[in-house]
Amino acid sequence: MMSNRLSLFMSKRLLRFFLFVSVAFLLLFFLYFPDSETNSKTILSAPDYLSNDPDHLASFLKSPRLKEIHEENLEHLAQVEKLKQLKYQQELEQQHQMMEHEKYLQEQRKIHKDPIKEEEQNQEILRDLVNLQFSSNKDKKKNTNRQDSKNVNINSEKDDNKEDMDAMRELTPFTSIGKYNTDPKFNDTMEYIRQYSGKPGAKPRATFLTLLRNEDADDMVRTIMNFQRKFNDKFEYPWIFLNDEEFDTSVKEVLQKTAPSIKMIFGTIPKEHWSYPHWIDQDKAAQGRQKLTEMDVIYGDSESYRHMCRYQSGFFWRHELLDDYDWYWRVEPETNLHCEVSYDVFQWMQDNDKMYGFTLSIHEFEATVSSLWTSVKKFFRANPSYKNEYNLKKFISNDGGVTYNLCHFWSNFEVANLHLWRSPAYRHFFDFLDREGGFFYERWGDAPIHSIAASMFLPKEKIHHFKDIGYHHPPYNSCPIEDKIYKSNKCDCDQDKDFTFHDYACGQEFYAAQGIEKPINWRRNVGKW
Ligand SMILES: Nc1nc2c(ncn2[C@@H]2O[C@H](COP(=O)(O)OP(=O)(O)OP(=O)(O)O)[C@@H](O)[C@H]2O)c(=O)[nH]1
Ligand SMILES: [Mg+2]
Repeated sequence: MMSNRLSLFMSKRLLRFFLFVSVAFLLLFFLYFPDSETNSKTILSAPDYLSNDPDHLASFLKSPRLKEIHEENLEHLAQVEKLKQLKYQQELEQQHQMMEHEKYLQEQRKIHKDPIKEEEQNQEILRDLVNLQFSSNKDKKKNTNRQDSKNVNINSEKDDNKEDMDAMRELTPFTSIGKYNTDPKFNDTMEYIRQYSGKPGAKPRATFLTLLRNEDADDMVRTIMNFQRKFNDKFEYPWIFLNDEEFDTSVKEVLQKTAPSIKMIFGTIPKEHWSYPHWIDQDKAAQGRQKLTEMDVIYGDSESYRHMCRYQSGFFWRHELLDDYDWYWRVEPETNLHCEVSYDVFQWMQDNDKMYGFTLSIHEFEATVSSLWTSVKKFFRANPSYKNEYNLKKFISNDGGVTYNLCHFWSNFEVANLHLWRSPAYRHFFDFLDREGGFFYERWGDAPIHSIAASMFLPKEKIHHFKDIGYHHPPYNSCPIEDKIYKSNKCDCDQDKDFTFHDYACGQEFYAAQGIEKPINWRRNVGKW
């Protein structure tokens, strides 16, 4: 009995002993083998790979944390790589922009002149104009006492001007142009235009019009094909070509073949419309050409370019082939339309009582028009009644008319009413300017002449910017920057190359002068190139 109790007591103690030993063993196990999953994270702490303790490092190298850190590193490296690539791309873009800018500057130098120099010269001219203004006021005061009452209302500026003014009277007998009466009673240009123009809804009497040299026929073929495809296949307006020389038969044939269904009319310009008027001093004209040539002004030395500008200003609308028309769309070789024009532009102009439409505007090269504004002011002082009360003067002058800001509609594209140029106001204006001689002594362009006249003689709402017509004349583009217009008109141009609101253009001046909203994204290309 006794031995039974003893053996039971002994076996309990043995059990307790084994229990104690196992617990102790487990404790030791966790203390000495700490790389089990649960302990590793609590023992290792960053940056484990920098530890100086070899045991610590050894245990770290075995841990899954190493894998995690490796993955983190890879991710980090990928991000660095991405950033590097981004920076590279930015650098490339910058380089590209610099190249484009350099290209732009070169074009400017070639086509107009160095824009930086131009700015300096503008400042110089501004100073000259202020001086001129000042001295002419002094002259005025000196002369008033000497003038007889007959001359006072014509001009009170200088004695020389008397001669000009006599010439102006001699030149403006208001004879008819073709069948158009230019009775001077029409001081209001709109009133004059309305007596001849088609009424809203009537079929417009309209034509395309191109001044062309035989040697430019190839370029013209491409332009005709483009205009036909984008617009005229639908509306079939005729096309008049004018040339200061006889058109070659082969040129006429090839142009007609380009658009067989279109009525093409070829005309020669009368010699008296493309030659020096008798009052031009040839030596002075030669000096003027030399001066512009030395200044590296494009066409500075060209006589034919000057005849062309004078013709486009004062004569094309007198050509008998245009007698039956109210409207023209001026097209030059080497130009093209970028978008489809699905509506009848002439009909739209007529129905909406617009008189002058353009796509692009630009600043003129100052040296070509240095004395133009002085002459313009002289004209308006003598003929204030031609000025329309609601004119667009703000487009052409930033200081209320003291100076010309060089803005003009780029006249290589024009959709306009021919009666604007046939009007007494414009005829008088052109004849006066022609007498001044600036077409030959400087290099007055038809674009500033048309723009100043349209801006001064018309109410401003008669002048329309075709922001929906994509157009190219080297080197500039009008490319609708509003996506809705771009898509619906199926344009094929680069919106980043639209020139409309570029600093060198005058889109900003036009919208401000009209008091109308610019497109929301008008800044898109400002300061580019
Ligand atoms: N018949 C004829 N046409 C000319 C002459 N010079 C220019 N033209 C035309 O007159 C228009 C304007 O001439 P452009 O040489 O294009 O003048 P521009 O647009 O100021 O200058 P570019 O930058 O050269 O286009 C174009 O339709 C020419 O084809 C000429 O001597 N004879
Ligand atoms: Mg041209």
